[in-house]
Amino acid sequence: MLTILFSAPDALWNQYEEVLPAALSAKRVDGTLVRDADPAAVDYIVYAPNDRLHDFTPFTKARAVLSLFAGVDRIVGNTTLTQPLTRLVDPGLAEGMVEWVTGQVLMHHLHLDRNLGAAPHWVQNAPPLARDRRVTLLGLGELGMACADMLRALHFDLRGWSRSAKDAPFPTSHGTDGLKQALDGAEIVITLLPDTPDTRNILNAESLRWPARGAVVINPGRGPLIDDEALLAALADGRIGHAVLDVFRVEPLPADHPYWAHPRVTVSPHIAAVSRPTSASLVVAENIRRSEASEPLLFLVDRSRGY
Ligand code: NDP
Ligand code: OXD
Repeated sequence: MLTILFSAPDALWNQYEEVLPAALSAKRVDGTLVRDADPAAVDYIVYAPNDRLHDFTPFTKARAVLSLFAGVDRIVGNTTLTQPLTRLVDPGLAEGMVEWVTGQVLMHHLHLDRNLGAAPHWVQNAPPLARDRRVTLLGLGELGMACADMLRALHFDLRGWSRSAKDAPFPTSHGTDGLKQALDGAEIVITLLPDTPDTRNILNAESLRWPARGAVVINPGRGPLIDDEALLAALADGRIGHAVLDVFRVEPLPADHPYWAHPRVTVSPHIAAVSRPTSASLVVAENIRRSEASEPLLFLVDRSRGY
């Protein structure tokens, strides 16, 4: 019988304590899910960022650490972690992200909030069709590509940027040299990148000049992707028209942060996409099954890339 340690905040335990054991049974994995155990007896660690587990050294028998998050920035640089680390690629997570991103894009494309609670004011200012709206996706991974599929289905004039070259059905560029090309003239910019040393402050005083004047920035990726001072300056002089921010350097966003009161910033409390316990548990259980069967793990994190 395997010992599977669930190392995550209490709120997640409440969501997973029944569905994860059910998924293990469905995958015919003989294991017990526990909240606490002698580290030397633990076979697998199911992990989400928490205040208890920082040192993986005592987990001498653990064969893998399975993240319940897609983004592993809080754990990937932990030098005590020597076991293979997998991240979450979950259809439920991707579906949620597609809905959130598409909702935000349509909101700003169509100016759906323009007449909310407005006084009598009849101005017929129809938006362009989506095909005439340039949208740029920074990050063309699991979530970026899922969003790209939906935005393309709506006919947005899409551009994309990633680390490596992509063969995509829309124009893409890659690497540091390709960033300007991707952002040039963008009216809506979506950041779905991981937080790594290479992506930190990717939207900064220089790159925030490249989109179209008044562009909307939508960040469901990670807070450090944006240089906050540069964004506030770009909002102040109108180069950026609005920012929709779901993630921040410090979470929860401190009450005195200028973003809260800014009339052209939408603060969202890191809910763009959440791991869905039923589908996420099947992914975790499948990886434990694979490990026990000496099959390759799915969604292994590349430590050298940081994602
Ligand atoms: P993936 O690893 O599948 O994709 C990451 C993408 O970023 C890839 O296209 C990758 O390029 C690109 N990338 C990484 N580094 C660079 C770089 N230096 N330059 C250019 N492109 C780069 O991740 P996911 O799509 O699954 O998730 C993306 C992020 O979304 C997560 O890391 C997490 O931070 C965030 N997230 C936020 C959630 C929320 O609720 N707000 C929920 C879930 C995730 P390449 O394809 O060449 O490798
Ligand atoms: C994730 C997240 O990375 O929810 O999965 O942010």
